[in-house]
Amino acid sequence: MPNYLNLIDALKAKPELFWGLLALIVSVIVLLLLSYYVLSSRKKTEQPGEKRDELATEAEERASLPQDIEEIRHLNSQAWLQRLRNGLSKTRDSLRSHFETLLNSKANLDADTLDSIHEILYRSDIGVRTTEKLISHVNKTLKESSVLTWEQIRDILSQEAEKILSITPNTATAAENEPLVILVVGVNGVGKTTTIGKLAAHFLAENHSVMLCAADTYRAAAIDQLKIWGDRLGVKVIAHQEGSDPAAVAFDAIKAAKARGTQILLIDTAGRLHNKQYLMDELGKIKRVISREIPNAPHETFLVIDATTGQNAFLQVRAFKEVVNLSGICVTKLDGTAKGGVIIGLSDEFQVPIRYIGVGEKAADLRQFNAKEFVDSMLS
Ligand SMILES: Nc1nc2c(ncn2[C@@H]2O[C@H](COP(=O)(O)OP(=O)(O)OP(=O)(O)O)[C@@H](O)[C@H]2O)c(=O)[nH]1
Ligand SMILES: [Mg+2]
Repeated sequence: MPNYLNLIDALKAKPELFWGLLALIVSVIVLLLLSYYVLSSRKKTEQPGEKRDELATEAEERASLPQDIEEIRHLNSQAWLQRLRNGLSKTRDSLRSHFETLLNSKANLDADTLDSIHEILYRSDIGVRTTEKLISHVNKTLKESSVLTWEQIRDILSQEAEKILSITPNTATAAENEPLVILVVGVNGVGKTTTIGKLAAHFLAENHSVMLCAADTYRAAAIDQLKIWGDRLGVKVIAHQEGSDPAAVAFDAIKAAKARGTQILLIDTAGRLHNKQYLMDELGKIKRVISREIPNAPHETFLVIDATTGQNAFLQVRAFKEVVNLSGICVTKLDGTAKGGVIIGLSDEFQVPIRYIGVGEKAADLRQFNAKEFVDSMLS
């Protein structure tokens, strides 16, 4: 007690001591309050033990990232038709100029004219069987006409081509909580990896979650190429080392897609020569491993065909069809050829629907196939 009295006496004697003490107490309180505030606000953003959902992170990245997705979302049907017309200009101009040259010298439908029409169609890679079919329609419909015009021929070709191309896809659906698995196959350099990147962008633009699987393990560059698409689109890529078993990567990717609840898994495969049996056997193995994990997977198997390939495309479809159950064909590089008619021949001969077409290198240059749009853009 006397100590307190001494202190009060001292403070009375020296008021500056009183103010100094008060300032010290207030500073300590302010410091304590500040530390409490900083600590509690840190806790709010970073709950210990609570990991941020990785899919949510991907969605955030997507929201800020890809120009590809923005472009697809903003591409209205008019703008796409323009892209398609530009892409098919070589095929369209070539057909038209050949027919116009022919009709300048021959204005009636005799055997010679029919032979010439046959040659024009055959040279545009439509295929022997389909060319015969189209010629027979031209002959039947125009036999009686005294004057033959490009418009008449074009209308018949359009009608018949649209019928041939209108194959309804047999689309499989994935069970709930399982990914829809799309296996992408084809020979070297046709555009498999690029098509996968473009497809991923389209699915993301439709708000699906996507994962990519690098089951082309032959070259490190192939794995990197898919990873670049993954980074560009903000999607997860499952990959192993160069030279590893592609079926094992596919197996891991399916596990990962199931665990994350991913909706669509796109599997890239190595380009394989359709006439090399061991490569085709390897594809069979990848397919078996996938089916073991998800009974009706792969739900889709797309064969990618390079439109500039020509008649070899027919051999490719035949060979791949023997090993895997093709649910569709994706035709790339239509912008680089005057022979886009190959699509008509492939559909007619194999009855496999064309599912997507590519008319350029950008994601927005790929589109779901529509027979009428295609035929109109190719012929008129
Ligand atoms: N012009 C054009 N180029 C395309 C199209 N699709 C793909 N390409 C290009 O074709 C080239 C080969 O494409 P990739 O995707 O690497 O082909 P791939 O089938 O995966 O090749 P491998 O894995 O080596 O068998 C790339 O330069 C692509 O940009 C298209 O529709 N139009
Ligand atoms: Mg590739």
